[in-house]
Amino acid sequence: MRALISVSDKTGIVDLAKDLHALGVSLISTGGTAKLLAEQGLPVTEVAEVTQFPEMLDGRVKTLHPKVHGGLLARRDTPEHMAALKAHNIDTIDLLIVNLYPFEATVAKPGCTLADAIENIDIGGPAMVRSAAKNWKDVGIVTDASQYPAVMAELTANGKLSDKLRFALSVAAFNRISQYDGAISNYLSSVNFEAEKLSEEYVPERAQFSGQFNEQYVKVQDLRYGENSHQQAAWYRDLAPAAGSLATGVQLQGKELSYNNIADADAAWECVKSFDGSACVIVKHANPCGVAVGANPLEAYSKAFQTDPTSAFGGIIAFNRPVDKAAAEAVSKQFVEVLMAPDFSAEALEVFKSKVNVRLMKIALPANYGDVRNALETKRVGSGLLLQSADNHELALADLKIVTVKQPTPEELNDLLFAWKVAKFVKSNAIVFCKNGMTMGVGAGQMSRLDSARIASIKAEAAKLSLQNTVVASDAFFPFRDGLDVVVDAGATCVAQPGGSMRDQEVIDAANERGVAMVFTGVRHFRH
Ligand code: 93A
Repeated sequence: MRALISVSDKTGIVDLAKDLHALGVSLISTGGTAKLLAEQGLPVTEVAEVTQFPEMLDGRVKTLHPKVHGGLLARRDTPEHMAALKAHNIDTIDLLIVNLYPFEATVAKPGCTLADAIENIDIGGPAMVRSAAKNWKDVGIVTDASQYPAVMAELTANGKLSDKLRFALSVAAFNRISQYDGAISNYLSSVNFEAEKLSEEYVPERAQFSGQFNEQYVKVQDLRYGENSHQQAAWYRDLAPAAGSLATGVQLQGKELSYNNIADADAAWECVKSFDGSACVIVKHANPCGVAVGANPLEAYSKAFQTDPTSAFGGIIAFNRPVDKAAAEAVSKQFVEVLMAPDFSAEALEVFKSKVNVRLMKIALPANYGDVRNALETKRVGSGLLLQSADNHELALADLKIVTVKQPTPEELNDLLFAWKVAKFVKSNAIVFCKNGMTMGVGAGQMSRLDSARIASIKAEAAKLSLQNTVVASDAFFPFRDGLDVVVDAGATCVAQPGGSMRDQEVIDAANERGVAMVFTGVRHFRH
C-alpha cells in the first residue's frame, strides 16, 4: 500500500506517518512534509523523485503530474487502466492525506494583502483531493486530522479501509473542497479592486461583517411540500451544525417532518433551550402560545398548556428535560404534531407507541447548556440574503432600570426576567403577560403594539385566566401611553420595556399615575 502525504497543517502528521509505516505502508510526500518526516527518521520518497520532475514555480507545481493523478485515478478493477499504468511506469496511490494551504486563516488576518491571499490558493492539493475522492472505491482520502483515528483503526484491524469509510471520506472531501472554493469566491467577490493601488502590499478594502457565515449547506432531506402544498421544498443543514441545534436531532417515531413542522420545531427548541430550570414551550405558527417553568416536565407542561389551550391544539411542544411517563401521559391527551426533548424515558416512549403519527424528536442539549445558539441568521430578500448576528442578548437583573416610584417586588422581578425571555421568541409586536413562571397571555405579530396588548388580554380571558397582578413584557418601547393603559387596565402591575421613545416621560408619568412599577431593559427584541 502506498500513501501520499501533503499537508500544510502538520499537526499529528508525524504520529500518523509512524503508524502507517509500522503497518508497512510506503510513504510519498511533498517538500515540506517530506522534510519533516525524514527528520523523524521515517523512510519517505519525495514526490519529485516519483514524478522525475522538480517542484517548480515556488512550489506552485509540485504534484500536478500524471504519475500522481494516474496513481490516484486508475480503476483497479479495469484492466485497461492497470495496463496503462504499467505502460507508463506509474504506481497506484491508495491513501491520500492532504490538507490545503490555509486560505481562510490567511484572509482572516487583518492587513492581508491581495498577493498573500492569492498565493494561499491551493491548486495541486484540491486537484489531488478531487482525484482521490472521485476514485473512492479504490482510494482513501483524508482531508482533516479529526479523521486520522478512524482511518488508523480500520487499517490496523483489517489492513484496508471499508467501502463505508472510503465513501464517507470522499463525501467529506468534496464538502471540504466546496467550502474552500466558497471561501475563495467569497473573498475575491468582496474585494473592492483598485487597479491604481495594485502592488504586492495592496490590502483590499473589504466589507467586514460576515461573522462565521458558513455558506456550505448539505441536504438533510427532501420535504413533501413547502409552506403550502403547491410549493416544493427541502431541508438543508450547515455542513457542521452547532451542538444542540435542531439539525443534530434524531426522529424516534412519527410521520415525516413537514416544512412548517421544522420551522416551528426550531422556534420551540431555541426558546426552551434558553431556560435553566425545567421548562416547556408550546409553539403554533412560529410563535410560543404557552411557555412555563416548573418543578418537573409535567408541571411545566400543565402550566404552558393553560395559557392558551385552544391554540395548543396541534402544537409543537419542546422540553429541556427528559420526558417522563407523567409528562408523556399529560401531553398525549392533546393533539400534538411534534414533541421534542433531550430524552424520553422508556415508559414515555411506551405512551406514544400507539400514537404512530406523533413525531418524537430527541435532541441532545449542548454541553454548556443554554449557551450554544445559532451565531448567525439569514433571510432571503429578492435575489440576495440578509445576514445578522443572532439575537443572543440575555438580560440580567442588574440591567434593569426602575423608572417609576413604585418598585417591583422580588417575585415581579423574577417574572419580568421570565417574560422578557419569552418576548424575545414572540414575533413583533410582542406583548407577554406572565405570573409565577408562566405565560398568562401572549399577543404576537401585530402591526400595532396596542392590538398586541389587546389580543394578549382577550386570549387570557378566553383561557379563563386572570391578569390581575401579572407582569408584562413589551419587546419594544411604547410609543404612546395608550399601550401601557391597555395592559394596566387588564391587570398588570409591573411592566418591562426597552425605553428609548421620544415620549418615554409621558409613559413613565402614566405608569406613576396608574400606580404600577415599570423597568427599562435598554434593549429591544424585534423578531420578524
Ligand atoms: O502550490 S500548489 O497549488 N501546487 C501543487 O502542485 C501542490 N501539491 C500539493 N500546492 C500543492 N500542494 C499543497 O502543498 C498541499 O495541498 C499542501 O497543503 C501543501 C504541502 O506542502 P509541503 O509538503 O511542501 O509543506
